[in-house]
Amino acid sequence: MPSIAVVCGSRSDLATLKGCFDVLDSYGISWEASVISAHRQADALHNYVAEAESSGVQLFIGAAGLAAHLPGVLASLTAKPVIGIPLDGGSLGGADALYAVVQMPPGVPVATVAIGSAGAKNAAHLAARILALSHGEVADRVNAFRREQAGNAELRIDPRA
Ligand code: RP5
Repeated sequence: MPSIAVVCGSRSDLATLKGCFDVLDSYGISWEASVISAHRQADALHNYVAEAESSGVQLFIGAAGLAAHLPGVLASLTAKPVIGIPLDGGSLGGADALYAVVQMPPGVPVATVAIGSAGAKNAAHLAARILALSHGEVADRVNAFRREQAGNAELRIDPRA
């Protein structure tokens, strides 16, 4: 089963990431989460990425608020896919983090999702779709989720009924 490393910049980010963890669990994807600040613990982040890669992690999810450099630094340290979640704890409502995460220079890609809890869930859904390309059991669960979601959203109103 593929493995994902979720890294956030502060313990204060963890509550927003619950939706990410829940979605990964729903797909049966194994994950580990770490709090390592790109600004406060640069050396530790460097070491962690090397360790995670040698332990078989296939994709990184990075989440941070304010001047959110963590996802970009992850992308600078690994050739694995990196998904970035801009968090909305700052006084600019997450626009600060969004600009920091999405505006990566060419050649250092971060797949940026929406700000905050919606982005946290979509980071997990996107990770599942990437892993589904090479893991049939994840592909089956992604397709099952899409069918379930479509069924839940359907609403037909018949005024004659
Ligand atoms: C960022 O600064 C973290 O990702 C967090 O969103 C924000 C505030 O961090 P704390 O001051 O709560 O540790 O690096």
